[in-house]
Amino acid sequence: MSRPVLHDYFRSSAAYRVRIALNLKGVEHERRPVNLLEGAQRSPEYHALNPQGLVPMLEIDGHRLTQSLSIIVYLDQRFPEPPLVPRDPADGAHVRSLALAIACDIHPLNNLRVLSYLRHEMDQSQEARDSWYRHWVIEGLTALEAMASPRASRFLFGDEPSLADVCLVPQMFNARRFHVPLEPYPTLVRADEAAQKLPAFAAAHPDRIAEELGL
Ligand SMILES: N[C@@H](CCC(=O)N[C@@H](CS)C(=O)NCC(=O)O)C(=O)O
Repeated sequence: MSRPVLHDYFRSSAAYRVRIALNLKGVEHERRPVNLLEGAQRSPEYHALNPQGLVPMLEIDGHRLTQSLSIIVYLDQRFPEPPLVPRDPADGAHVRSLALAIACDIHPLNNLRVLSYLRHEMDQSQEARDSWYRHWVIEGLTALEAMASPRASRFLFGDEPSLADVCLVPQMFNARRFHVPLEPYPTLVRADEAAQKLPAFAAAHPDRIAEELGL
């Protein structure tokens, strides 16, 4: 297999998920930064690679894969150990529902392009945008805590990290960046702490990537 290439931005939480998954699977890869703040994702060159103009994008096995969850499921099927989605259908559905609650119901509302639209097209103040951000994170994390707590153990589900933790850690990083109080979510805080102690998660952290890039 030639070395996979991850089109990445250090602070992108969707790309952060894929960095974690690649590390958990032990897949050596190259990272190619796409500077979202400079608008590199909107360049014709990048659109030719990913018509959505979003990171992450993974070049692997001759494919160009987009959408972080789709990429992670590919990695999970291609490199089955350690499994990121439980093989049991009901457990697997539970883990996917936790992951999707983050990836589909929290993250897209607070994405760079959404915040930028609120700012430039809707003329919303910093205060209004921060309030928007926190509202959706708090609503989402409150539901996630209730969904996860009955079946959580060391991680969001069980004693090994799963797709749910892979999505949780970047979301918690974002919540902290925007000063969302996390005390109401003890299960999420516990799983996040446990995951961050693992080298695969630590190596994917935005601060670590920024350091590597000399930012
Ligand atoms: N559903 C997509 C979301 C990807 C996404 O929203 N990426 C963000 C960074 S986290 C991005 O590229 N934003 C560029 C922009 O907003 O212009 C996925 O999971 O891959």
